[in-house]
Amino acid sequence: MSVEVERKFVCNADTLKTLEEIGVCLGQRQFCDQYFDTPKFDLTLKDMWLRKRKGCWELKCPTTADKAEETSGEQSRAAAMCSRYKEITNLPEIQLRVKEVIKDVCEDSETETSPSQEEESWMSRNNLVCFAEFTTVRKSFTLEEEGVQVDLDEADFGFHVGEIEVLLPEGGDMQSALNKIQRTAGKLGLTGDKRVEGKMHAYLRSNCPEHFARLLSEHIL
Ligand code: TPP
Repeated sequence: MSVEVERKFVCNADTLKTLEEIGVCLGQRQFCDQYFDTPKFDLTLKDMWLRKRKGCWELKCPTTADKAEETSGEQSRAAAMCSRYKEITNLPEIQLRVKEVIKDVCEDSETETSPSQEEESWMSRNNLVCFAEFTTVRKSFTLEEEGVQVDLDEADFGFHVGEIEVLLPEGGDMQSALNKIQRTAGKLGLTGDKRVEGKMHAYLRSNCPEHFARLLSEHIL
């Protein structure tokens, strides 16, 4: 399991030019994300994000942020610009985490044969339905001296966002990851001190007003 530490930013022509000068382009790829939850939003109301990307399941869930890592006002402001989520990609582990939140409605059937049937059955037992589906074109760069990746995303519903990210192994050095992200933001000339909304935030606001309102009222978004 790893922890993704990430700062989103608005990418303008100047940021892109700087990134092309100081970063190394890793190429461009396209992927479709499908996000799943129950009709009562059991997962997302716990800030748990279950998705399928390129045929693989991923679950992002909150980490327990260690406030002791943030020693100065400046550091805590920089940390507040970043999100941190555990990323789980192992399906049995994902199923365990989901089970902690949603009680299986019925027992496993013994007639299942293929892994895809087992996945279908798991989703229907847990009442998991797709609530968001969109395609993203992502151009990635690395700033090698910082060991960070910068992604420029363009989603098919007309939304752009940049992301500076560091993947930490479990128990890795969070403060050093936050520092790398802060130095990268400085190099890119990012000045804003407000959190920038992500693709899902924009998607839900336009496409799922009821879901969006629930998450806002519970301070998840
Ligand atoms: N990012 C911010 C800035 N605030 C949040 N509350 C979230 C993320 C929570 N969240 C909403 S959708 C989602 C998460 C973790 C899953 C998609 O994550 P994201 O990093 O936006 O997408 P990716 O870069 O993996 O495509």
